[in-house]
Amino acid sequence: MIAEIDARPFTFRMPIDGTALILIDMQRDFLDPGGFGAALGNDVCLLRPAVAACGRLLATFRASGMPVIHTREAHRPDLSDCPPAKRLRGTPLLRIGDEGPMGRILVAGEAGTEIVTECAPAAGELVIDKPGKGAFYNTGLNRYLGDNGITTLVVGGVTTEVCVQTTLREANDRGYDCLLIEEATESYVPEFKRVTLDMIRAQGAIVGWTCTLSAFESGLARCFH
Ligand code: C5J
Repeated sequence: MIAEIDARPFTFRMPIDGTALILIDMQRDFLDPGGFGAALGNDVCLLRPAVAACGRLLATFRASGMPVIHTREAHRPDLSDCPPAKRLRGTPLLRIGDEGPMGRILVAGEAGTEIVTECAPAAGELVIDKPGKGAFYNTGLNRYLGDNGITTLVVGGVTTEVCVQTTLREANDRGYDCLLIEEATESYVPEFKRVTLDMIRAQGAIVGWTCTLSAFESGLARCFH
């Protein structure tokens, strides 16, 4: 079965059996005060609208029995997977590995790397800790997708122009078709979100497609009824 989604720049044909939802880094370090996003000087409230939209996407995928993948940007406690160039860049209030109000910044197992309650993984859903911005770098994601016959990714998460865009580009280069749900992603800089969506779907979907949440839900419903 193929769902036809009213997307930009043109209809996205989504094979029901070969599609997974991937939610990027919906973790407290980016969405709550006191985490990595705030330490970089950002207003974390700007990302909040993505939480409800990602929650709706999760409910839709779970109801359809389609696979769901969650990622977290999280380093090993000894930071052996965090290059100094990443840790030492800029002048944040707290660096990766420093102790903050939600535990050590971007370190696996700390409160800051927990996915927010509204998007919490359900039993059986894959959760990937990734050391980079992209979800394919130094993770088992590509193998998991290949082993499970997944050719198509529906994408949400934060932030649009960093980890979401990097993951879309990595996926595109590996031959996956990607559809980014517009309300399910946000940036600390709204202008960056707008231009990232434009870049993704420019030149005949050079990186992928985007669509609204309601267009996605209607396209899927048409396919099932
Ligand atoms: C950032 C992310 N912005 N998840 N990470 O450092 O987008």
